[in-house]
Amino acid sequence: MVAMKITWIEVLMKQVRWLMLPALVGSIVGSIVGSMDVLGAQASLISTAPEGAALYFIEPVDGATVQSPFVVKFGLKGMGVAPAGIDIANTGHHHLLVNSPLVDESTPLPTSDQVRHFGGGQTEAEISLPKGTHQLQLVLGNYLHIPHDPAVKSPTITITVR
Ligand SMILES: [Cu+2]
Repeated sequence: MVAMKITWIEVLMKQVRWLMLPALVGSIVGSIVGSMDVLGAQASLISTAPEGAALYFIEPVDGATVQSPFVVKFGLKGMGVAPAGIDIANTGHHHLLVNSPLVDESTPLPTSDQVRHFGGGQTEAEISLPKGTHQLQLVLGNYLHIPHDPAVKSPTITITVR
């Protein structure tokens, strides 16, 4: 057997390992405490909406009959539009709920055909829907797609696609 030469690097690495142990334990404890903080701070992920903020459909109007595809224009009063991911007070981006009532106002809106995000900051969109009667509602979401407090949502409208 050839005796392994312990180089100065190996000695150094051994020392480094021992030096890193408390730091490692510290970072594990830190991340556990950190994740508990996130749970505790959940409420702060919700942005507040100013009094008088209102969301509504400019187009189509309630009861309208339209041909698919059609343009939906989002109306917003008392707040501004910002793209998703950008945290600016009193802003948000639009979400169109299609035949899907807003159930949970405290968690990020899911993404599906029934919950459409306009994270680019769009203020109108062309929508295709099958023939029949549909219920539409707009909801503003903050930079994390979470409805504001209080939730800024439009009245639900009913439209007919012919
Ligand atoms: Cu969104």
